[in-house]
Amino acid sequence: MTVVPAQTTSGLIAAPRAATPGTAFPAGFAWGAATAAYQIEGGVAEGGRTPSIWDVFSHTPGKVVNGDTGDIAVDHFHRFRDDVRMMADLGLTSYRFSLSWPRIQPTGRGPAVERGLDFYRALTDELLSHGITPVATLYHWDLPQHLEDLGGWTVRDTSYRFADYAALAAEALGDRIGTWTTLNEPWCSAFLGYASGVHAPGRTSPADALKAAHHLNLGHGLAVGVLRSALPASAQIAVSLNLHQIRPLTGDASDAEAARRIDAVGNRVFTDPILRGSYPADLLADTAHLVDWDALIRPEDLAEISRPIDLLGINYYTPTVVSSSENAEPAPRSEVHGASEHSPWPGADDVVFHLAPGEVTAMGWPIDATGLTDLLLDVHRAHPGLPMLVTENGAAFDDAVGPDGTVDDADRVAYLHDHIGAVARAIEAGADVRGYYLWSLMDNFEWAYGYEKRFGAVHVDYETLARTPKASARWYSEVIRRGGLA
Ligand code: IFM
Repeated sequence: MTVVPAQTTSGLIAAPRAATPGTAFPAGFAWGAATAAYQIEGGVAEGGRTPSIWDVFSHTPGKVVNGDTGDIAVDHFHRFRDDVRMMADLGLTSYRFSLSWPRIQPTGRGPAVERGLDFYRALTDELLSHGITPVATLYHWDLPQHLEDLGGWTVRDTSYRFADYAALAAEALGDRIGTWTTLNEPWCSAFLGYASGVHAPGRTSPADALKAAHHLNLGHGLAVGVLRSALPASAQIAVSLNLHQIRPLTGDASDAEAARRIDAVGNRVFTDPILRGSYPADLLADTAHLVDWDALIRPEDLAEISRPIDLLGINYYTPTVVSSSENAEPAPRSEVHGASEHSPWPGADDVVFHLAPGEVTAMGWPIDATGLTDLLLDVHRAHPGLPMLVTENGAAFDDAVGPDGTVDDADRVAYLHDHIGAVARAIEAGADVRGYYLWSLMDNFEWAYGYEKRFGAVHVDYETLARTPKASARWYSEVIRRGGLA
């Protein structure tokens, strides 16, 4: 059997081919790492960029640990050539990054700013010249503040503004980027941003969160439509969802009911309209007292939202264990969804969250790789034939720089080993998984946790901004070189 090098070609994620010998992973499997614009770029006032909701939120006292902001982040805006060289040295075959909406279209309407587009042209040219397939996410949470001032995702117009921005990006970059994802983790945008308020814009209204969820869905669908028109027919279009792998605490019917409600407002609020063309009846019933869905959803919306996609991006970190309010002691809320008195679960805010047993990461998130296999197989069974990418997976640990300057992050190596193994098991059981993107390429601004939590395979010294690959980066390079686990 001929083994095709583990390298994507033509800027696209490859369809499955024969497995690389000794591994479950198909040749052409995308081995990547992921980042997001606000978390790494810095350069927030350069080239005409204006503030996003995260600039405003992070500059609001008390919102982010230590008052950290993304003003400089890890200065990728100026260091991207070195960063791409580092990716090439690591052997990455693909890189997932996000485009900054306020860098491309500062007020969220009107023409694109060429200086913003030039940055992404240069970045993607650099990637392509090193044989690294770019995967661009249009929206990783940095809504132009100007649009938030007009109502943000709670108003329908923002969906149309998003589609216009998608068209500008696709027209300018479609010759270089073959694989696009519309939204990253719309659950976080809607429910952490508008219900619990631990993310920008920091609002705490359950009704606003549900409206935001619908307008994010609509924005996704409208963007798929314009991307299809603007991009070559070969383009691959996806959305990245942080689907919750939900486990009831006990076999009680009341815990099964808790799991159903969290599945409705945590998963099916996105997967059903996007992949089935309807909202789940149980979600609409659970939240009918909060929002007038009939007024919110216009007759044409579901056809837009359910435009076919080519790949589903799945982000997984930890399982979600739930019970009814009658069962057992809850985990402290801060360890599950950040410190807020406001629930991010409209219509299910009496459900109790628990920590799965075992070791936890520096985020306090239990480590359980079986959740990733289960999640991929659940999606495979629910939506047969839908190709998937693991668009994020990784862990924060309190990495220490040794006296010799190296970072021996054995706990991250173990985490990645188990989770890449979990992907292999899903593939062996029939799931069509075409790529794995480690979160994150390098340490960066971890939203409300600022720079305190390190997810990177590459260490960043925040004084000097020097990058040093950790042991996990070197280990991942070997995985890529072999095309799978040993
Ligand atoms: O850093 C985030 C990323 O931006 C979205 N997914 C989860 C990561 C870790 O919290």
